[in-house]
Amino acid sequence: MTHVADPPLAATRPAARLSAFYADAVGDLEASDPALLHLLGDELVRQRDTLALVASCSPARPAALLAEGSAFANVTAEGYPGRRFHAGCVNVDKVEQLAIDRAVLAFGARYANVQPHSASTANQVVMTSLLEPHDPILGLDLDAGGHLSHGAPVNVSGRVFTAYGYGLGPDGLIDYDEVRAKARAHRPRLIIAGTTAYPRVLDWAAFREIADEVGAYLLADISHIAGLVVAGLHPSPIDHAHVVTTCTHKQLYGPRGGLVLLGESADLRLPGGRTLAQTMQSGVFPLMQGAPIVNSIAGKAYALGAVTGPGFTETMGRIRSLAAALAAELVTRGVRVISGGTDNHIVVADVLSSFGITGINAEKALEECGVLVNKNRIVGDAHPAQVASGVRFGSNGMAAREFDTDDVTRVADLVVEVLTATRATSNTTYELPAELRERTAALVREMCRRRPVAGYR
Ligand code: DSN
Repeated sequence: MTHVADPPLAATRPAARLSAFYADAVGDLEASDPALLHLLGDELVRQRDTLALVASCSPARPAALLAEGSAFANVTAEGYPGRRFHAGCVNVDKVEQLAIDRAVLAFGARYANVQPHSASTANQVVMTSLLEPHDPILGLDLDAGGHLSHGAPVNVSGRVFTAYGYGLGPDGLIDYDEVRAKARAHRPRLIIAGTTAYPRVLDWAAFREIADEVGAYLLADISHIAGLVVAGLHPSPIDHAHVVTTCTHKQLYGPRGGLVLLGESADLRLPGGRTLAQTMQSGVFPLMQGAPIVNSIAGKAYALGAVTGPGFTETMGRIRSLAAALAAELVTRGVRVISGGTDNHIVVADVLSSFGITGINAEKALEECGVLVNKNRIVGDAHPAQVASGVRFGSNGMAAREFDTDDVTRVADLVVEVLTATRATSNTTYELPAELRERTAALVREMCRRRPVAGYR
């Protein structure tokens, strides 16, 4: 029998080894689970052919997904680089350190923790590390565009802590005088600055001044605007807030996951003598999490490296200009846009007053035509969140497709045509002419295929 020796490991190029690994995996999936294989394929097609304007997502770079789907998933690695509770972490340590170094560089931070499973978990880390149960916290109301993890009653943050909320003024803007008044009234130990449906710039210095006045920590959750912050297109909170959290899958085009970042506050001594950095380090592990998702950290490392690579700043610029163009086009067509425009990737439109339909009906009618948005409450909304009077558009997906302003004009045209033709039969049901639905879906499909996201075929 002829024995063919394996090539020595070092002689096989990493790319060839990975290609063989993933090709075998696809073959295995095809043979062993065709149902799942089809779903994976169908999802690629769905994403290729629909226009995702959901502001809280973006198409991850395929290389980030590859890293996330890597053999790092097989490693249990409690602890931190150089201080693990398990063997087999030689490469894990290197990939986590790479992600940390890149996060520090990207955000101008002094400390980064790349292990949080999500930004919500990162927020729990901050609260649980710095506060005692029932301590007062103050964040933007969920209904005004805050986040579940900022003290919503249905979330652990609102159950464990005594949560108070600030809202938006009638103009749709944060009223810093109201934030100050609420802070004076409730004396929160933590103020949370961070939004999910807010189209304007956040004034970190104003938040910090209020926090200092009442003796609160300031947490900036920049999940929605992390890319703009990295690119210098939104002011950075890194040296204003005590702690900054973010996810990595919105404007960083990375895997789903979270980060905890510290700027000048990293060496701040807390009661008890530990620094804020030490407190966050033990707050992630072992206080909140066990073993990290190392494959996700590998994906984060990729995404965090890509922000200093070619094209990232241009993409962020495009995010802003496309959103501004969309807002302007909608306003020109008579749509009521909250705050009149946008400074970031978000455009919130009042579809109830503009088209006489609820947010849920607008969302569903647009989805039938291949345009994906989400219903969103607006200031003074009489409808609950599941119905809402507005929709939220986001430009992360259009920027990834390298849309230009002519494309945005077409998007505004078809959105307005569809919403004008949508006839409500109740707050949650509607009729849409079939001819319009089919024509628009075909137009959207053609537009999306003409401008695919790099790597998504
Ligand atoms: N916070 C939710 C959103 O903005 O849609 C999910 O990230």
